[in-house]
Amino acid sequence: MKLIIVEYPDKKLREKSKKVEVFDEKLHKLLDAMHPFMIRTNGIGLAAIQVNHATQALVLNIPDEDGEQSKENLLEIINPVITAKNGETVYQEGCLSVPSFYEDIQRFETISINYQDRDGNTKRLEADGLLSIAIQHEMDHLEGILFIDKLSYSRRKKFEKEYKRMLKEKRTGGKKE
Ligand code: Y12
Ligand code: CO
Repeated sequence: MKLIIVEYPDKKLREKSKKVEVFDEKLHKLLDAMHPFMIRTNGIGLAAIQVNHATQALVLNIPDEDGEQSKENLLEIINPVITAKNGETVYQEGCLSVPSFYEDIQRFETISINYQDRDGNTKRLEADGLLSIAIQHEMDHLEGILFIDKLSYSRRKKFEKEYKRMLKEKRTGGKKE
């Protein structure tokens, strides 16, 4: 399955993802394509909506101490629900759908989630550190929320200006139009 990243300001990213009801080959093919796509593009987390599929499916692969993203640490999370959240933490986040931008974002320090695996089995996970942050970031995508929505008014305005300039440069290759 060929996947293409959806980038801001595409309206698709504002769509709410639908709950997965059928855990079939179609879902498995999507998950099987999302993981290598995410690794290839240097991602640690990817929501299906970012590759144009409005379903509540996420893949996460947090690097280990050596920076390796081994398949053993791959998490496939379907229909997640946060059941507990505690503390506060700030981390500089990035997003494959908002290329080249990184911003400090405040999140819960630890979370507990209920979710389903690719076969529909119910699971429970307690997460802290980067995994907790990445899950919260990816779960926001399911609601059509991006990390840039959490910036202050002035920071967001600055971001929009810089992003527009970056898109123009991409379009023109730095040449005057
Ligand atoms: C902390 C950090 C990240 C998250 C959410 C998951 N975000 C990502 O996986 C971001 C990946 C990313 C990769 C990039 O590299 C390429 O596209 C090759 C990247 O660089 C550029 O866009 C130039 C930016 C982001 C949550 C918490
Ligand atoms: Co993202």
